[in-house]
Amino acid sequence: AKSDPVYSSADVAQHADKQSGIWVTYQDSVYDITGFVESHPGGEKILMGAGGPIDAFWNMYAVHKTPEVLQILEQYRIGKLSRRDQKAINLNDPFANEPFRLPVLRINSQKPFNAEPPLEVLTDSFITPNELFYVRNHLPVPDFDLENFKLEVLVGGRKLALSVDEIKKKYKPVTITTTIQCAGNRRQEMSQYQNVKGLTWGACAIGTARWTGVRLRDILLDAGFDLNDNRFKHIQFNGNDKDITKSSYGGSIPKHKAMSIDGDVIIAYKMNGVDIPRDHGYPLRVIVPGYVGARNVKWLHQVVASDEESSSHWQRNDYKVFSPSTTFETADYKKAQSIQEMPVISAISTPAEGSKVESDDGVIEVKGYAWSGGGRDIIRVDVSADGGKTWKEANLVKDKPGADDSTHSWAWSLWNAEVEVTPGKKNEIVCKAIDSAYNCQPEFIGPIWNLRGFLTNAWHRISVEVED
Ligand code: MTE
Ligand code: MO
Repeated sequence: AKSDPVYSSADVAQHADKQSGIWVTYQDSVYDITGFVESHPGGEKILMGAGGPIDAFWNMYAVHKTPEVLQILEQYRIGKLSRRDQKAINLNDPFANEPFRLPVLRINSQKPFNAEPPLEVLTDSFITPNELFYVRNHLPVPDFDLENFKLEVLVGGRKLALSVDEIKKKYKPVTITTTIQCAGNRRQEMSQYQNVKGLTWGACAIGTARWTGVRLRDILLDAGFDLNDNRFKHIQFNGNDKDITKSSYGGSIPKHKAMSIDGDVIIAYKMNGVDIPRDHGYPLRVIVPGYVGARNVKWLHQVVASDEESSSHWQRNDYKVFSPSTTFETADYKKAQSIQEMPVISAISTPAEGSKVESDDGVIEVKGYAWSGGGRDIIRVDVSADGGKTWKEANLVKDKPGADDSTHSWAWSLWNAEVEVTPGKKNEIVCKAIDSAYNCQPEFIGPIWNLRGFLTNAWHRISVEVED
């Protein structure tokens, strides 16, 4: 707007009480909320932010940050915060410029932001809506200066630097539908068995999207990668999100995955048909179908061909699984294998654990998801209503044939089954999936328990009370 006054942080700071008026800043705007505080009992909480930015405050109390509240706030807008002071605020709080998120997400950690959708909505659609896709951030969401951004690709002594537009113009676009799952999905169950270290994810640190981008292989060949050159064994990725020591999030995948046409590894710029949202890696992200979420590096800014795995903490000292008897003292991270391809898993989404279900004919409907890594399809899901004594085969719901440019099954199967239950008592509902290599899930968590709580893929068990 033409008459949009610009204020400095110092101007705002002079308005921190009722006499001088209560001003706050949120993102790039300045608000005089004196009237709001007077007319909203309970609104005094916002006084904690009086005379300064309320961004961080709102991240702490994310439940208040609804679209309705944002709309109310807009009525009190008086101008803009000076650009210099916007930057200064970002310096003070690395999390001051996080994107907006739906309050319905179940938050596991606010800073960095980690959240998953509710289980009852996860399997409502084959493609997970972007706003409901779980978010797993190790660091603050980085800011991007798209005009000056170039992706750096290093192969031996050669270097390519590509803008997002050049990437879109130079290489053939492809769309790949894949499920991405965090290695910590279902960790909550493992920690209930015995304490583990890590965020307590439920069963929703998983989602499925159609990603559009260009093949990593095409870019690497363009950069001079020689398929017969065995010096390069790994392709490393670095993100643009940085910790206080300025080192960025990173990871790597083996050469055979990166360079195989059928591997479908892409550098994506779209998620479900729109620019990738900030939380999910805007503007570029590598998609490694069938591999652990951790290698799908977001905010991608560098690709490096190397003889070694990424030296990143998350490749060398995290995302590895040890035996149930290994302790933090005895864990040998150098010897252990990095998690790459994912094992077979499934989970029940409805009914919810501990819920009461009505049934007048002794039958209830059970729904869920099943997925396996490495492009292995789900060939069967078995469901039991008596703790695993008898089984019923579920109906599988798969992607539309020809929906994307891949020949593989990188995406999950949704499933549903009608099972016979016993009214008037607790019924233990169980599911287990089998993939196209006839891999099946372990029956119990105990034998796969590990100190970091990774790869919890035992049979999923819930208990429901059936009323008639
Ligand atoms: N990439 C960067 N740059 N920084 C990160 O913190 N988290 C990784 C991966 N890529 C991460 C990243 C992990 S552990 C997972 S599970 C997925 O991104 C999560 O992707 P999502 O947030 O889009 O669901
Ligand atoms: Mo993850």
